[in-house]
Amino acid sequence: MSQSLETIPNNVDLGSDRRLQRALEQWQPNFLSWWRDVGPEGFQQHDVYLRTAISVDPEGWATYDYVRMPDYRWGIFLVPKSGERTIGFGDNLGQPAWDDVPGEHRNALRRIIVTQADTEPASVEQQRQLGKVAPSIYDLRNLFQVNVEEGRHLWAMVYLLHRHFGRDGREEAEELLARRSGSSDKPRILNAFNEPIDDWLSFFMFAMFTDRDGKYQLAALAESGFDPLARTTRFMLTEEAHHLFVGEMGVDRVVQRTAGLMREGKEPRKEGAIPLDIIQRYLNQWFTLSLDLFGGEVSSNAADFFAAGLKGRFREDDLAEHKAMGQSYRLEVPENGKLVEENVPLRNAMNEVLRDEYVKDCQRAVDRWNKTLAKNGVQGLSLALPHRRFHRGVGPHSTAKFDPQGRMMSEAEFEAHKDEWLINEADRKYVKSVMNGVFERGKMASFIAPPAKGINGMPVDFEYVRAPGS
Ligand code: BYC
Ligand code: FE
Ligand code: FE
Repeated sequence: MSQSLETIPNNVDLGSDRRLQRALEQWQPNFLSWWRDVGPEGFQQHDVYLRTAISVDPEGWATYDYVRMPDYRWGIFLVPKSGERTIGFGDNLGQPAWDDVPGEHRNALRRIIVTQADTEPASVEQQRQLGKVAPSIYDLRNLFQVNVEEGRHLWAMVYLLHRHFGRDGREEAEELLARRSGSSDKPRILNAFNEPIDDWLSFFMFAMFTDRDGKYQLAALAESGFDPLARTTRFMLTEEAHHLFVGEMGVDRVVQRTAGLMREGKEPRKEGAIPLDIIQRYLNQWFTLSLDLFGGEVSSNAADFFAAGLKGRFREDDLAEHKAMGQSYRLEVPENGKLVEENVPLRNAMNEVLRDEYVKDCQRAVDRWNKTLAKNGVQGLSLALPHRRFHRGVGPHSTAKFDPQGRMMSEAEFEAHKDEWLINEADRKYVKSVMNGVFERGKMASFIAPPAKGINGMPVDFEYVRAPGS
C-alpha cells in the first residue's frame, strides 16, 4: 500500500493545519495515479536502492534502502528559518522577508512556482521509457533516484501552492498532473520539457544541461523574498547535486569509453560505442535547448521579478550591490541581418546574467570531458560548447540563424549544415541501436565505461535494482 498522509516526512508541521492536510490528501492519490500512468515504465515492483530525504540535518538528511518506487516517501522539507531574514535585493532590499504571499506579488509568484513545478513531472514523463534500455543496474538506479526526487520537487512546489495560494493553488496543483510532456493539446510549459528523451545519451545530456538550468533557477529562487520559496528551493538544491553528477559523469563515461577504443586504434562504431561527432551533436542540441530555459536576453518579466524581490541573482550575497540600478548590460542582438550592440538596463538583462553563470559552469564540465579525451591519448579532437546564439528558440537570437561559432548565416546555409550540427536521423538510429538493456550485476553496455565508484559506499557491482521475488 502507498503512504498515508501521516507518513509524509516533513518539517512543516503538516499535522497542525487541517485545511492543508485535506488539500494534500485529495491531491496525493492523483499524484500516485499520475506516477503509475506516466512514471518509470516496467520497474514499479522492483526493489530499488534509493536515497530518501528524511530531515534537513546536513549530516544525516537522507537514508538509503531498497524501496519500491510507488512506496517512496515523498517528503516536504524547508531549510529552517535562521533568525529574521531580510530581502537581499531589488526595491525591497533590507525589508523583512515575507512568510506569506504579498497580494501585489501573488500572480507573479504563482507563475514562477507553477513554471518551476511543471518541469519536475515533465522530466519524469520524458524519461519513462529509459529503464528497459539501461546501460547497467547502477545507471538504472540513478535514473530512478532522479525520477523520485523530481517527484519530490513537485511535492515541494505543490505544498507552496496548497499552503499559500488557496483555491487557485489547488487548481494549479491539479493542472500539474494534467499537462503531459510532448502532448499537442496539453504540453508542458517550457520547450525543453516537451522534447523526447529516449536514449541514454540524451538522458545524460539532459541531466547535465537541463537539470543544470534547474540548479541556476533554484539558486535564483533561493534568494527570494518569499521566504518559504527560498527555504524549499535551498533544500531542493541538496538533491540536485546528484542529478548533475549523474549527467556530467554519465557523459564523461561515454567519452571515456569512446576515447579508450580510439586509443586502441579501434573504430567506436564497430564496438557499439558512440563516435565523438555524435556526442558533439547531442551536446549542441541539449545545451542550446537548455539555454532557452533562461528566457529572453531582454525581459521585463525578469526586471519585475528582480525589482519585487521575487527572484535574485546567482549567489546574490557575494555581489557588491543589490539594487542593479543605473547600470547596463551590453548585448549583441541581430537586427536587419546584422549584429548590433545594445545597452540594456541591467535589471532587464537578469536572464542573461544568470545564463552567464550557467555557461561558465557548462564550460567547466566540457573541460573535464576534454581532459578525459587527452588522458586517453586522443589527440587533436575535443568537444566544445556551441556559441550561445546558435540554435536558439527563445529571445532575439531566435530571429536569425547562426552557426556553432556564432556567425550569422542565411536560413538556406543553416539548413544545408544542420545535420552536421544537431542530432540527425542517422544519429538517433545509431544511438538507439546501441541501447540494449544490461541488467547483470557489474556489467556495462558497450557505449559506456564503468563509474569510478558505486553509490553510498557500495561497490559498482552492487545489486542496485532487484526484480520482484529475487
Ligand atoms: N519555453 O520574458 P521572457 C528544473 C516565454 S529547470 C517556452 O524572456 P521570463 C528541472 C515566457 O514565459 C528550472 N516559453 O521570460 C530541470 C514569456 O511568455 P509570456 C525551471 C518560454 O519570464 C530538469 C515569453 O516567453 N525553473 O527545475 O523572463 C529536470 C517571454 O519570455 C521559454 C524555472 O524556470 C521557454 N524556454 O523567463 C527537472 C524558474 N522561455 O509572458 C527540473 C521559474 C520564456 O509572453 N521560471 N518563455 O506569455 C522563470 O523564472 C521564468 O518563467 C523563465 C522565463 C526564466 C523560465
Ligand atoms: Fe527538480
Ligand atoms: Fe533535477
